[in-house]
Amino acid sequence: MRRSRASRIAEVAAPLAVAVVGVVVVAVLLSTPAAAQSANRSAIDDLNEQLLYVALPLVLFVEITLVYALYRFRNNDDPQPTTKDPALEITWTAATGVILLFVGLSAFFVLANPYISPAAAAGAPDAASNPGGAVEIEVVAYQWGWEFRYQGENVTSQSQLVLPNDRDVRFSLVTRDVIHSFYVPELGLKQDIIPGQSTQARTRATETGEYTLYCAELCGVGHTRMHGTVTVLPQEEYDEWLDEQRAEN
Ligand SMILES: [Cu+2]
Repeated sequence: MRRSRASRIAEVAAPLAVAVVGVVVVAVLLSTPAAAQSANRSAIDDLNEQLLYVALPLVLFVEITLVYALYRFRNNDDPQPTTKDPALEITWTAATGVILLFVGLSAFFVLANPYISPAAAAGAPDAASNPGGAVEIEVVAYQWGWEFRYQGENVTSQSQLVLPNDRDVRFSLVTRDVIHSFYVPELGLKQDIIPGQSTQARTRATETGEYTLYCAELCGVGHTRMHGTVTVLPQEEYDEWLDEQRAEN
């Protein structure tokens, strides 16, 4: 007896579906986030995790339904179109609406987070959450390097940005020439720097250590050299570092 086309498709689709489910499970296991290194990173990681918990059951539902349908109807040589089913149509439209609303709102709340969109939250009273006052740093990008000016500290550093741990830091970013982009992936920081404008970024590092700063905007032949280090130190060591910098000058 000749096998139907559907059963041959099912033979291909079943292992494929198993592979997809396997990949999703491995991705979930690998993506279990370690403690975030900053307030920004924590907001972004939480959003990723929330969306994953919505996406995972959907992927499983679609794949399992697909494999079931292929198997169940593999010998159906006379398929009929689905007749009208208003209840089913209303259900899947409403379910899709609820899911999209959840995804949209989750993303909106992260976008409105003052660490993610500091310009949108400018002027918001946050002194209470920031008793030590925010550290203000002016970032000057140029072809091809970085300069950091610690406001009120009389300290300037090149290529090495030093931040105190567990304290708000506000950056105002300017460029001397073309468009650059300030990018510290591990701290969840990314902000374009536009000629003639001062853009804002904000963070609160929550883990001491060393991170890499990149320029994320192709800015000329030296673009690949345009990186630096970000060192997050406990407050006392940060103060000592500032003193050392002043003593050197
Ligand atoms: Cu650049």
